[in-house]
Amino acid sequence: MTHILEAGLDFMESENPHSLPKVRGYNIISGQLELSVSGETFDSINPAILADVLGEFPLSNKEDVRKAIDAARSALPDWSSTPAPTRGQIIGNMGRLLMQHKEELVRLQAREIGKTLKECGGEIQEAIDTCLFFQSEGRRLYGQTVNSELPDKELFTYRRPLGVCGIINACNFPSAVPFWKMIPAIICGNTCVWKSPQDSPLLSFALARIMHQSGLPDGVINLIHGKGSGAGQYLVDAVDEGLINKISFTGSTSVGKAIGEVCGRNLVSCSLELGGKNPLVVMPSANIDNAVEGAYWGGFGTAGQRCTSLGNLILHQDIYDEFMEKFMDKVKNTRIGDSLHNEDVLYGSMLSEKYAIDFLSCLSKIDAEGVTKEWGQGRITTGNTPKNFVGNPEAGVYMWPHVYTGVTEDMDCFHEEVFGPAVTVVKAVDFDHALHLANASPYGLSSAIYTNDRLEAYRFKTGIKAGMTGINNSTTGAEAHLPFGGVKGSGNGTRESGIWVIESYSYWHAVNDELSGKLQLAQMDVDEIEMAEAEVDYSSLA
Ligand code: UN1
Repeated sequence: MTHILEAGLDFMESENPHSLPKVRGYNIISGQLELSVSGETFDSINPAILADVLGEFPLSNKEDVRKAIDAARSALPDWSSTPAPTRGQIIGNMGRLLMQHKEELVRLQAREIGKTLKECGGEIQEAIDTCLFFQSEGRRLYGQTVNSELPDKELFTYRRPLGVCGIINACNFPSAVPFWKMIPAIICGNTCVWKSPQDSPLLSFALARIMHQSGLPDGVINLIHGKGSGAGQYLVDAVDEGLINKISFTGSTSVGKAIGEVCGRNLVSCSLELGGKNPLVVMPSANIDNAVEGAYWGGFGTAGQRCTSLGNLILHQDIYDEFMEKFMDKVKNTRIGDSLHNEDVLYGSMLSEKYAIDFLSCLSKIDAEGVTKEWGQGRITTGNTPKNFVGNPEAGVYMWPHVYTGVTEDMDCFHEEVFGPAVTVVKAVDFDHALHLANASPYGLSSAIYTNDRLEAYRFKTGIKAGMTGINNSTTGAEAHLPFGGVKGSGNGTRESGIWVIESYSYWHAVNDELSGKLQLAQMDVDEIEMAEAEVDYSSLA
């Protein structure tokens, strides 16, 4: 066995026509590089150039997952008793290493999931921000001293770690989101088994290496590769076996509900960050150009593959025509292509072929609902190319931007999340109708309103059922120190980021220290205070 820090990159023989070599990737269990006990593997493929295979990774089975859990359990006593400021120092080192290697990581991420370099840069920065925030949190993690109702007795609260955390994230935010989860987990003294997304294993491998390089002891974070219904499922099954104390999941609402059921029946805490059909309302008082920019970015940035992407665009009838004209002009001129080889593209390929297939199947359902398709022709291919597409469309999986109008509340496409570049447009007759529509989907993750009427903005912010709201801003763009998460079908109320996430990775331990040397009974031995008779007639004062 080889320790991660003793190993260089292990390149394989390959017929990759792309200039970069193929990497042999490993699970990292207790700091050691491990293949799957079954010997089975899967490939990581660049979705912008399907012939470019980045590497081969272990297809982990139940035994592999079990080994990773055992490693996390063994590392727990030492890590949870390591002083929190020391844990913070290691996390700070991670942030500094990420800064040092930012450029290479940005390019690797762009190559593995097809997001633009600009967006990948923003995302690695979000991981850095998370590390720097939590480095200093290691010097806080405050508990309280609380007054006792009895003399010579002190009360305290302490934050305690939960134990072993199972971390499952999606590949659309493959660096920021696992950091959102694992950094607070480890600052609180927990250890982790990280199931990497199947479409970004090389990036996960590089990030886990950086974590170890930063001084993280072996076994605190264990990385396993595999496919969702395999390794991820085994990790969740381990909750039923009593081996996991926390699951943190970002992904679809249906999978989130299934995980919530397993955790619920075992009384195990879970953080669930799920889907969204995020509404963006535009009112007549809004700066229309600004609203067009925000809606366009929210709908089509990241090729619409953020959980915070714009879903329902809700336009007040008085500005509908003006808005749509400007919006469609931008949509029709969208520059799309592989950002590693072309400058200034708004979005690149889909995250992987699987995401492309799912998106196309959503589009055919929308088409069947009788809405008006204003723009979009499915997959971009030779001969079916929007005017500002750059590069070879057949090399990867690229999609047209899609806009549908004539959408109403009774349609499925109003309610269902479409993970890809598609916006459904709904017309509102007035503010109350717009707010009603914004609340009418089963989700409640992000939301936005463009208005220059302060009362409308106030009423939207108090009336919307969502975890996040932008006022004169897009639906996306959470910052690393504000709580992130949703209500309704978008999650179970837990939050990521900022100080709030600490609640999800620790429990409160209340300690009382009886110094009197005798048994004093709470409530029962408390001195009773008698109130004096009132001698003044207050009614005579006024
Ligand atoms: C996600 O899509 O799972 O606010 C996370 C945003 C990003 C995070 C999105 N910072 O859009």
